[in-house]
Amino acid sequence: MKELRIGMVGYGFMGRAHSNAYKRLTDFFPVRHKPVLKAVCARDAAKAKAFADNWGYERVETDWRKLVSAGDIDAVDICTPNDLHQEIAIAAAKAGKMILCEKPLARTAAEAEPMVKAVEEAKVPNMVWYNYRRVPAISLAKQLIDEGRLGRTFHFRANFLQDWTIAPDVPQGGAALWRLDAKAAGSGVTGDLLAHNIDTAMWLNGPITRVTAKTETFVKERMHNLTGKVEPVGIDDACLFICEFANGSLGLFESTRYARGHKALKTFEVNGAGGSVRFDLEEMEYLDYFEYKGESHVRGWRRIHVTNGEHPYMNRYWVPGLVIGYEHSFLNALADFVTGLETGTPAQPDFRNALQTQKVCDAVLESARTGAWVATGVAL
Ligand code: SOE
Repeated sequence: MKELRIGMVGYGFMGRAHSNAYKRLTDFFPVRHKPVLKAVCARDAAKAKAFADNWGYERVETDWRKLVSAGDIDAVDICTPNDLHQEIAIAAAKAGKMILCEKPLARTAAEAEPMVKAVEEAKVPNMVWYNYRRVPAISLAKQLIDEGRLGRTFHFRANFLQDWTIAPDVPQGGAALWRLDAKAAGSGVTGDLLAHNIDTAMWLNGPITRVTAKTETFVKERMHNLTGKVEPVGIDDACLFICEFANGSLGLFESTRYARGHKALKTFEVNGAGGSVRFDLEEMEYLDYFEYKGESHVRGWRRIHVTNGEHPYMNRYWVPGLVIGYEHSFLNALADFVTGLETGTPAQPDFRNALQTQKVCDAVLESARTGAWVATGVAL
């Protein structure tokens, strides 16, 4: 067994999701690399120490530059706010480290481009944690589409709805609320939530070529945690867009943090000539499948309980009928990354692939600004 020595930058919610994956990888997957939690890095030494003690990291760094150049680190995991992704990733690539970066890759495509160049020039393995691809039911949807069961597709519709920023007195900025600060996040729901849906959509249904969008910022000013002043809000609170795919199908996407009652309603449906699939994260162990075989008295949707050994990833876990959860999507992603190292076929999405999602996000935001249809320039 070879060691895969991990240095993680950041320690928030994603730091926990990734750390859990590193710890459990070799318990569940027959890979030849064992992650070793070497160091976690954060500016706040006390908080980083508490995180390190809890998850079992050997040491703490407070300067990411030191972590990225350390001789005992093989892979750098970037779990920081989005505005730090680029600098850390480029330095890590130059230091010859593998890189696993949280989504979205960067705040904009322009910011992401040099990151792609850096990892490709340094030839370092890289991946972006678009974890939902690795939910077994979504991977099964991919399998059904690749098997040609849906035939020609006509529609892709998806949403991602939350409700945690409705109160106007929620501040913006700082460690817990950087997602509300445009300088740190780049955008609001477009980069944070729709990026997931766009990644899944293009994985399942091919490139998105043109978009037209509408965004809204419902609360225009919020107290900024770093300055202590009330400042304009620069993020999109809600985003709706329609689009065209290269295969001729049409897309409809909605995301908001103002859908009272919804914490993470993440759904999608694909309709084709030969059938349809639909998924709902709140019932993530199911994939609904409609197989068209002509109209008859037994027509109907089938609910597949994605827990059999022949379903994606499920032979690594329990016995048929028993479910896995959100955290396993990260474990599955990590297993794909490490398998990629061992087989020489890199796991997706890598930085280049994730750049395409970034281009769609940029086009969506530009369209919302100008009111025009915008070409994405996606090349998959
Ligand atoms: C935001 O609330 C968030 O945590 C996103 O940042 C994650 O990417 C998403 O998976 C869940 O929601």
